[in-house]
Amino acid sequence: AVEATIPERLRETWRKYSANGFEDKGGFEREFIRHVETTLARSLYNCDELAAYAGTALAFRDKMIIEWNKTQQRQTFADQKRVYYLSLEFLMGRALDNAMLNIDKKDAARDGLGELGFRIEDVISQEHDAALGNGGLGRLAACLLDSMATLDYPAWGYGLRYRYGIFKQEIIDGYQVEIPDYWLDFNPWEFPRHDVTVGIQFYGHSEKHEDENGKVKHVWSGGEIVQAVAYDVPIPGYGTKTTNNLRLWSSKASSGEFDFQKFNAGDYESAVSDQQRAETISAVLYPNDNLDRGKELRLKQQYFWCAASLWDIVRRFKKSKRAWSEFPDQVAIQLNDTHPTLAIVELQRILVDQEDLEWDEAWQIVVNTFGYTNHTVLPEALEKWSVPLLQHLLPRHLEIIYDINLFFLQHVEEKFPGDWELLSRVSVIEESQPKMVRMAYLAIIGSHKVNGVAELHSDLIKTTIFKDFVKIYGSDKFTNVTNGITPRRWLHQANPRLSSLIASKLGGYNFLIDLTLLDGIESYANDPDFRREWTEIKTANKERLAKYIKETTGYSVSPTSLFDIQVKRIHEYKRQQLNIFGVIHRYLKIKSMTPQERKKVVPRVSIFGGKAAPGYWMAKTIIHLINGVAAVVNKDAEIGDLLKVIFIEDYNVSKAEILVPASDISEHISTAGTEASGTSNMKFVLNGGLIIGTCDGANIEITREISESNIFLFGNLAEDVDSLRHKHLYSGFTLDEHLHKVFEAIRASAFGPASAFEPLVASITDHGDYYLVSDDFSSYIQTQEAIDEEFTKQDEWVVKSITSVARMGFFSTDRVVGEYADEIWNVESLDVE
Ligand code: B1H
Ligand code: IMP
Repeated sequence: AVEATIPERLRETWRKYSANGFEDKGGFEREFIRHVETTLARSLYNCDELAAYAGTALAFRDKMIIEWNKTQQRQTFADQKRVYYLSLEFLMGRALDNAMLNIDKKDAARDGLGELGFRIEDVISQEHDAALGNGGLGRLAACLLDSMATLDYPAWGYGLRYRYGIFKQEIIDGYQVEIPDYWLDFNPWEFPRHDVTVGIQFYGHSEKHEDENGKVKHVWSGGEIVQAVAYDVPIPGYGTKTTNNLRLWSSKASSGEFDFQKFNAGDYESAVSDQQRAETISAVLYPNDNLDRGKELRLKQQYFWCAASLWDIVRRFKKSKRAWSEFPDQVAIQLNDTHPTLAIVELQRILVDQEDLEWDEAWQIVVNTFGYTNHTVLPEALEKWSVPLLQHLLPRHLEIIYDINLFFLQHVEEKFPGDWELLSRVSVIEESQPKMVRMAYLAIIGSHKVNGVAELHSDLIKTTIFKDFVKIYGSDKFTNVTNGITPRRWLHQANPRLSSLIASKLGGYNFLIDLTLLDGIESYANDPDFRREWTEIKTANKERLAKYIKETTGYSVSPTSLFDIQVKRIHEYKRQQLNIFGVIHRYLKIKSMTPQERKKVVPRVSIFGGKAAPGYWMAKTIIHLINGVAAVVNKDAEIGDLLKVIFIEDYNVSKAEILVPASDISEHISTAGTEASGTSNMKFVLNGGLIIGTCDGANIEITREISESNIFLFGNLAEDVDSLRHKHLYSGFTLDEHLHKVFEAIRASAFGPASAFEPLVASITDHGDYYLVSDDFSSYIQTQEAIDEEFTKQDEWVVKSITSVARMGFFSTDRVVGEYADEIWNVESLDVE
């Protein structure tokens, strides 16, 4: 076979002709035209905006891939510890604008496209979002990748290459309808690596054999093999040459003898359907946010992805010919929630069954390698897999899980002799019918650090769901890393004018890589010129959103109104119902006013957006009600501009980039103790919007940073939730009087047939109001009134806005990645020079 490496003596020739992309406008135009003409086989007679997008993307892709190659070589040569971020979701959004800004060639592209007759904004908006995620958890993964590359960490993401990302939402007659999101028709950002392919085994059985030395060996045989093919996506850092890798696995049937036997036997159809079954594994993202449904195909996805990723990581480690004991010095694997917990079991299996390590030695390596991030305390989201299902799909892994549990329980018993209740509480196996494997417990036992994603959340996991594990391991195993966002996408890219105004005062864009520098703008809050420019930018962003609303919904909204935005997944715990009930209250109040009183009303646009999981009926009812209210309010001539209600269809990352810079107020109003962190709260404040929120998740730390006077907090505290819930159920429930009036209107069919909304009303009046909507209602509407009042004092409002932005430095994912690197991964960044 020919050596893969070009011999030293031939490398001069190679280097002479090595690809080098473009540097300036002319270079961009040359590369653009070359790609349109040859890669795309189009010409100057048929280059539409889509082709212009493709040509631009390909020109930038070349630039990125050149740096990607160098980065990978540099990291391979440096041979230092790498981070692997395992996540079933990467909610990347669009890549082109981000690539232009991170590589710092947007101006060249703008000018070049301009000379060829295109507007850069139109070209950028041709791109289909990469929507391989549900919400915050997936977008956090994307922000962390951006920061890891920007900070020059040798870091890879591993995920699944879903053929269908999160569904596209359409609203038809007020109802959500789901449309499949086939997004791969043209995706210039991925590179298939057919040479990086591995067979992943499922089903079969596990047997014990004795080898010649009498040692017991476990062999997993039989079953079926599905191929995992790697697709690589380059991740450029901002202001650095580092370009990291996101590796996504795609499933493919094995073209083994098996198929040919069927084929030759004339069973062509079944040979093809086997193939389709294999390809189903990576076909579709499960569209549930904060909900576990225990489907077999989901478990197959999890193992397929974990096994392929570990094969790749272990293969790379073995190239360095180090001792196994050095594995944790070379490899840090972070588990994004419990979805990749099988990676723990798989590594133990590789080390013990394939590499012949002793159990204890292997286990020490495993624990030192993994870190686990918990993202939720909601019971319905805590993953459990049935023992019979695991037995069927992954027989050897189930044995290993039982052994991990056995050794763990022995350790617990030694420490707490005779505490049988403790043993059954912390057992990985829940003794239910059928028995279930508790994935979070397995993840804790198999990791050296467990972290929550905001201070309150990290405290809650230590005192509630994982309390016993704190007792067993001590509290040092548990830590907090408060979430953040990347200021590149969420300030510089989404809000270029604000970014540029800030840069003009701070003497450049350094704040984009050290967000704490934002504090330098605080003093400009006293500068009337600065305040005027600040306000102009907010108004321009609101005008852009108003235009978008007009184009997509037909409704006209006035940019001088107060824009109140709640965009996030629709969930009872996030309480969009509280918001829409508040809107109804406002509507009824305005209706009851005299014309004279109405003159004092602060005009408001209530904007909603978000997807409901297709099987989450109550969430769909909330969407239906919002649209019912919008239909009535928006055509009520008496109301006019005083109140408008808008539902933005198909909320996604690229729409967030329009919405986030355009808020006056955004809503983060989850029942206290339910939202682990929230990250859009940070995005809105960083863009100069104020927020109304509960004392939950990262709202608490945002308040600490920007001060209580710059945020509108309301509602009950997390510590009071349990007793309120108990009270509802056992000492009677009293409905808030204002909410009662709102329900009267709904029941009188003011917003569509009452029967459609009855279950939503009944969940509060008859079923214990689990999310405390009634308890928080009066405090919510009072706070909304305070907001109206404050909004009329425009000067004070702008000062709050500027001051808040100046104090948001803490919430960058650059800080987050630094904390993970120091406290969990123990990795260092790699000097690019
Ligand atoms: C978050 C999820 C989640 N927490 C299960 N948990 C899923 C759980 O498909 N599933 O089964 C999908 C998603 N997502 C979110 O993570 C939290 O709710 C937010 O508060 C937090 O900001 C975000 C990032 O940490
Ligand atoms: P992997 O770690 O083997 O998956 O390699 C990832 C990428 O790193 C490859 O596609 C190469 O671009 C680069 N790479 C891996 N090994 C070497 C090496 O020995 N020299 C230079 N580049 C390498």
